[in-house]
Amino acid sequence: MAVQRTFVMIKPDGVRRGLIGEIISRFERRGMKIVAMKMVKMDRALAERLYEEHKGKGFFEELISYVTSGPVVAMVIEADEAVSVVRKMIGATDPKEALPGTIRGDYALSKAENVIHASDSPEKASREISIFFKENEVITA
Ligand code: 3AN
Repeated sequence: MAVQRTFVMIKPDGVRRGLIGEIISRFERRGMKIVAMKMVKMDRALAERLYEEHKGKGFFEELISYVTSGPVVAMVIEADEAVSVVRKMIGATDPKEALPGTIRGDYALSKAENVIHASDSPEKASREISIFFKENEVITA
């Protein structure tokens, strides 16, 4: 048993399509705790910080303009093994490979606009949480 925190972000297409409630419900029904949440319209600098590792890749510009195209819902989810369990719940990066029952497998088809982001390691989770939330914005008790 290791309680972890992970960073989850409903991307602009998820927000535009009215999927916020549906997505949050899945984490709640799974028994996970939402310990921070906010709606943000990212600017370019923030988006570049979040996706630093993809700088220089062919899809980088497309990725930055997409994630800054509308508001996102950023949250911190706390649960036993949250990082790997949430990654399983969101499904493969390419939604065409994502299994039915996963968020991408149920709501997305495009690799560029794939509805949701979640940290892929505990280290990334800490980094991504600190990009969006101050320490006192995350519930601790
Ligand atoms: P994940 O979001 O599953 O962690 P990453 O970190 O490899 O996947 O990619 C980050 C984001 O970059 C993806 N969610 C997707 O929006 C975009 N992306 C990744 N690969 C491609 C690609 N080949 N073409 C277009 N967009 C991509």
